[in-house]
Amino acid sequence: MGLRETLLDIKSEAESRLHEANADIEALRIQYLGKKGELTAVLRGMGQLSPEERPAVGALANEVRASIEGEIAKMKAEREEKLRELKLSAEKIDVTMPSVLPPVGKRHPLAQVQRDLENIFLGMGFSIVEGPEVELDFYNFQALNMPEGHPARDTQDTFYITDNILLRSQTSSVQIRTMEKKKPPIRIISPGRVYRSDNEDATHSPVFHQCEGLVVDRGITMGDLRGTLLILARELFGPETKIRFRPHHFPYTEPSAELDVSCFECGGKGCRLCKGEGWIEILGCGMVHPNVLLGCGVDPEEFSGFAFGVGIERIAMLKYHIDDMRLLYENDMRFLAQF
Ligand code: 2U9
Repeated sequence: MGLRETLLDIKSEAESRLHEANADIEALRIQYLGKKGELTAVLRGMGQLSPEERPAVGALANEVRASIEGEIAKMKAEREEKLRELKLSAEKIDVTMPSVLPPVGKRHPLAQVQRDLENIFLGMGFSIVEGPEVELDFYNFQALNMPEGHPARDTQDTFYITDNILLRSQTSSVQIRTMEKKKPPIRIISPGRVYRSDNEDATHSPVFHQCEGLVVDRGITMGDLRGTLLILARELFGPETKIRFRPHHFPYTEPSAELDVSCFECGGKGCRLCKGEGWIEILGCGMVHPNVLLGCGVDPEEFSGFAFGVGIERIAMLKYHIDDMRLLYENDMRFLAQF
């Protein structure tokens, strides 16, 4: 067989082997084009050819090499493309699939009510103030017109730390501290935790939350109190809500009242929630007692003020139909997930 035929054989054999399904392209390249490869062996044999034959065979040899090289490049590119496609299809993302969302928490109902209250009063120009939960007897009782031995102290069974240090039983102490520091006009709310030595049951807890409010300025009247509480009631329970005052007594306000809202379940006709009354009690309030103003260095002849106190648990229980206060402290996710 002449060199020409050998070259053509090498070409067709190389190309058909390159097309085999699992061809090892690199091994074939070495086998045909490598230093010790078949094509090189043929080129070495060219010395035996006559000078006339050499150029044609040389040209053919170059052509065969180029052709095999081209085929190798083509096969390599095809392999790479196939691999790329495989990889892409394995990594394909279906953007229409529903996503797996991480569980998102919610605000605790007490935190939610506190926020609602804060937002309502911020909207009316009040500031939010906080203060210590461990308090002096002076700020918790004396400054609020409850001197030692005052019977009202017994109604707020208090946790004493020493004779004159206690866990605050209401957040009024924060408001006294504010009045001491700042001249009127004062428009503040003080939300926060308070403590009373009560046994826990469905409506009592030794730790609970309040939001108190205080406005002191010249010419403040019960009309201002009523207007402010009407906005509060409508924001909390809906725009149709009506309010009424019932006379009451607190040592720190005079006159004092309890505030009822028309029942937001039945609109006032009477139902289970309002126990047939049509009205629901939501907070206590009144005009700041002159003794309290005096004690804080505010002249009651020049200034007057109103104050109110609302139990955050009470509002949360009413709004969310919770019939046992203890549920609010147990952190049972089955309960909390409902709000
Ligand atoms: C100052 C003067 C007076 C705050 C007031 C109430 C009436 C009241 C209760 C609501 C439910 C306590 O959490 S509760 O049990 N509070 O009824 N609080 S007037 O009076 C003040 C506050 C500050 C300087």
